[in-house]
Amino acid sequence: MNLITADYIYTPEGFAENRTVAYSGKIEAIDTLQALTEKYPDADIHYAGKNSVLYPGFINTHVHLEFSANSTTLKYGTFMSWLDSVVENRNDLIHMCDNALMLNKIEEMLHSGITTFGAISSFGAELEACMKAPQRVVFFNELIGSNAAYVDALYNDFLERVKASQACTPEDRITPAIAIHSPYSVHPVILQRAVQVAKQNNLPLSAHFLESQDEREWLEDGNGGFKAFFEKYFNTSTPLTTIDEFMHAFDTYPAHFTHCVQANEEELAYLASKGHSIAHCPRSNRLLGCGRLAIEQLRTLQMPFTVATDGLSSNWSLNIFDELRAALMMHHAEPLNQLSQLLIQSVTSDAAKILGINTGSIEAGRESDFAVITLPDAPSSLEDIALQTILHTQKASEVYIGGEKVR
Ligand code: MCF
Ligand code: FE
Repeated sequence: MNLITADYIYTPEGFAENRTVAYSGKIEAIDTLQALTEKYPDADIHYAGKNSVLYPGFINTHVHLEFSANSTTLKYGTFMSWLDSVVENRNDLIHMCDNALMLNKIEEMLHSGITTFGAISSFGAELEACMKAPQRVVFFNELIGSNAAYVDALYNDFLERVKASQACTPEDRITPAIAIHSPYSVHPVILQRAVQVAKQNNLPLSAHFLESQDEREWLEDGNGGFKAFFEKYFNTSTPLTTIDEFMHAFDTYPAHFTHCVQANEEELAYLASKGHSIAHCPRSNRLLGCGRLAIEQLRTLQMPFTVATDGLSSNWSLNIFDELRAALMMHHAEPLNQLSQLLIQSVTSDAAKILGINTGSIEAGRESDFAVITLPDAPSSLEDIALQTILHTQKASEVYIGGEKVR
């Protein structure tokens, strides 16, 4: 048994002082140091230091590791210019992205206290690096393809990748999962099939949805930037689905929708009513010219959301604190302390619930995934800790996964 004491502990009831956590692979108890040393006299005892805050390990639900080689190549500013630059540079970027580079970015996530991430994989090339990662990985096999002539081949390749991720052992800490790329890029027939596979196997399911104004225009009336894009690359000029059809394909199984910046109130309410959640990527949205997700509407709808980094294809770091700071600044009209607490919740307990994993909160029975952060000075009140953590943290000072110290 191990005992860890921090000056503050983030519990489901809020921040607590003078508490110790007893854990092995899983969390055993939370109590005073005295009570726990009496209960576990042989335990190893560790104090995380002055101004330390013990959090459950952070969860980044949406990242594309295969684009880790991008820094200055892709074009930012508008979604369509970004997409053109992806088409132009994708092969080169993917070639430059080897296991060593992906593992380096995985470590960057670990340094910021991320103990679980959701990896969106188009080819399965990330699987080896994700198996080697110390973190838990929800491995989202991506389905993409809209040309009817090729969809069967693409779908079969997708199924093979799903199987490969299902064949991982418990030591790999991989949860197989399914990602539908988007309504504009996936044929409705294979979309339906993939949702069924997710449902039958109880796999986490996600999809990029209503990210840009161009996506909306294309799905609504076959116009906007996507028209020229599809004419140029795919020799077609009509969308294969509508916003409503796409949403209805997910009616019977909850999904984690990425972006939804351009979803209107009615659509958000509909998604919320079906038990769906949102991955919010504020820096990606800003860089690709997509706008701001109305998180105040999510709050009203009590719709769960996570804050996630997206890939280095639309970001400059995979540090979860960089992302939380961006969210804090982007949603400038929200009450500051309340928003900070909601943001911390979005990368811990809400993210775990959405991905269906037994982490994300410090309570007995959960996996022992922790991130210790150290504030530069004592917080003036318990209510300020979430805000001060987001403002001042670059790196976690200690990280634990399944009770093992990994940093
Ligand atoms: O989330 C961002 C922006 N929206 C859509 N797709 C991606 C993002 N970052 C990477 N992608 C990938 C996507 O997984 O881009 C590829 C897909 O495989 C090409 S199509 C945009
Ligand atoms: Fe993405």
